[in-house]
Amino acid sequence: MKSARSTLALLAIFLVAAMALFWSMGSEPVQQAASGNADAPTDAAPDEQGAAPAVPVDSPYWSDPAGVGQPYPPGTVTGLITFRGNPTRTFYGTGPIPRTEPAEAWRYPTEGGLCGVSDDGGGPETWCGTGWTGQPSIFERDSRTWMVFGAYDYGVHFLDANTGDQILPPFKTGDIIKGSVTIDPDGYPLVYTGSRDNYLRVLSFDGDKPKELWKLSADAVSPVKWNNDWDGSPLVIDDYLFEGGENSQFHIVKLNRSYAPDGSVQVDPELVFNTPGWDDELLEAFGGEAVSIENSVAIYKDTVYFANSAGLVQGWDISGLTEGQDPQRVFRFWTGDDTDASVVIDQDGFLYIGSEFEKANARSREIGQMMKLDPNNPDNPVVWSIKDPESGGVWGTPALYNDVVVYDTNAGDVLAVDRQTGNERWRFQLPGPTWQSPVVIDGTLLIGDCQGDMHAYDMTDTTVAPTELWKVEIGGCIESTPAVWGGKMWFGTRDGQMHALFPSDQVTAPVPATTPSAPAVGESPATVPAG
Ligand SMILES: [Ca+2]
Ligand SMILES: [Ca+2]
Ligand SMILES: [Ca+2]
Repeated sequence: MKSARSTLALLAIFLVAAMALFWSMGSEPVQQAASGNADAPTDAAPDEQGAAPAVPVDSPYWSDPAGVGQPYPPGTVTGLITFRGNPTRTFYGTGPIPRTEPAEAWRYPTEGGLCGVSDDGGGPETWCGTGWTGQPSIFERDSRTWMVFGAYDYGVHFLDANTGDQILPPFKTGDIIKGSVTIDPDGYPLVYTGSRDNYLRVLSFDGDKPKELWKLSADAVSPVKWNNDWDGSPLVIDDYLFEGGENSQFHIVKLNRSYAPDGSVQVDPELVFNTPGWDDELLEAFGGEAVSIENSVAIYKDTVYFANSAGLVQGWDISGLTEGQDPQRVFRFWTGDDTDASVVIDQDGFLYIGSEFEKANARSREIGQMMKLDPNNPDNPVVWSIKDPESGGVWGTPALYNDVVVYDTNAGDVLAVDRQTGNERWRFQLPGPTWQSPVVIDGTLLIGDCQGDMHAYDMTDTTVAPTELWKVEIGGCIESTPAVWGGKMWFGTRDGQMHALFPSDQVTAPVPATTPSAPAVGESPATVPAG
C-alpha cells in the first residue's frame, strides 16, 4: 500500500486511536488485534528461515519487497486470496502440510461433475472439473472459512471450506472458467473472475446469492489480437485492479468500491489505462499474432510484470498512476516461446520465468525454458537459464523456497534449481503433464500428477532429492494448483470434482476412495496447450 494514499493512512491512524481508546476504557485487550494479523503464517519468507520482515502498512510501493513470500499485503482479509497468494505470486498458503497420509474430508459435488461444453474453435467439447490454473481462494469471513473457485461448469462456487457445503448458489458465467479467482483484499465482499465467455467480472457475495456488479468485455479496448478469454487472476491494490487479457492487452481499472446506504457493496469501475502487450518487433520476431496474455500479472515495488503467448516478458512502471501519469514500459525481454506461467519475483526484484517449448524456434533454444532475469540490467538480464526443450517447457508457476526455485514441466519433471547459481539440485519424474504450480510450505512439497495422485515430499533439506512422505490416489488429472490453509488442502481434477484433503486426525468420516472414472472428455492437456 502506498503511503501516498492519505485517506488510508488517516483511516489507519483513526483505527489505532480507536483501539487505544477501547483498551484504555478497561476492556480486555485483544492481543491478536495488536499484531494486525492473528493468523500470520508460520512459514518464513522464501529467502529466510526464521522471522520474516513485517510488511509495512505505509510502504511507499504498490507492492513492498517485504511482502515476498507473505500473505496479501496489508488488507483486512486473512487468506489465500489470489493465484499464488500475493502480488509477487510467492505465497502458497499456510501449513503445516501433514507429514503423514491425510484423509479425504469431502468432495464437491458429491455426485457427478462440474462439467460444461465449450468450443475453442475446434468444435464443442465437454470439459469437467477444474484445470490450469484453477487454484481456489480460501479466506476467513464471518467465523467461517470460505472457498471460492471457478470451474468448467461455467460456475463460480462459494463453499464452506471445512464441510464442502454451499454457502451461496454458484454464479454461472457464459462459458468455462480456467483461471483462479481473486477475492477483494480489503474486505469488500467482492470476487474478481474471468471466463472464456469474454468477460472479466466483479461479483458481490454479501447477499443470499452472488450478483454481477460489473463486467469488462475483451472487446472494450482496441486494438486487440488473437482471442478474448480471461485466464489471469487479477491483482487489486488500493482500489486499482490490474489484469492482462487474451485480447492481448494489459488493463488497469479504478474500481471505486463503496457501500450503498442499505449496506450492500457497490462498485463504479472505470478503465483508466490499457496498452497492447505486443510491439512490432515481437510480431516480426515471433512470426504470428498469438500474443495473448494468459498469465496472472505480478507487481514488485512500482512495476507490473507479465508475459504473453509469444514470450514477451515486460515490466510497466506504475509509480505515477494515482497522479494521472500513464504507465511506461521499463523492461522488455523475449524468451522466444509461449509464457503462461506467471512471473515470480523475489525480495531483490529478480524475476523467475518459465516458458513452454512449442514453436521450437532458435530463440527459445538459445534462451531456454527456465530462467532468472535481472530487470535492473535490461540490456543483459539473463542471470541464468536452463535449456530443457525435451521437457516441453513449463506451464506451472515456479515456487520459491529458501535457496531454490522449484519448477515442473510438461513432461512431468519436478526440479529444484539453485537460485544463486542456476545449477540443478535435483529432479524427479511424475506422470505428466504437470501443469499445476508446485506448493512448498514449511519444508513440505505438495504436487499432484496427471494420473490423479497427490504427493507430498520432504523438502526440508533443499540440497538432497526429496523423499516421498505420502501419496493419495484421487483419480483424474490434477492440473489445477492446490490451495493450502492451516495444513488443509483443496484442489480440483479434470475428472470433475473439487477435493478436500485434511490431516487425518481432523476427518471423522472420510470420503470413500475414488474409483477412477472414465478419462475426462474434452481438451487433453497432453495434446492441446493452455490456449
Ligand atoms: Ca472466448
Ligand atoms: Ca499461452
Ligand atoms: Ca486461455
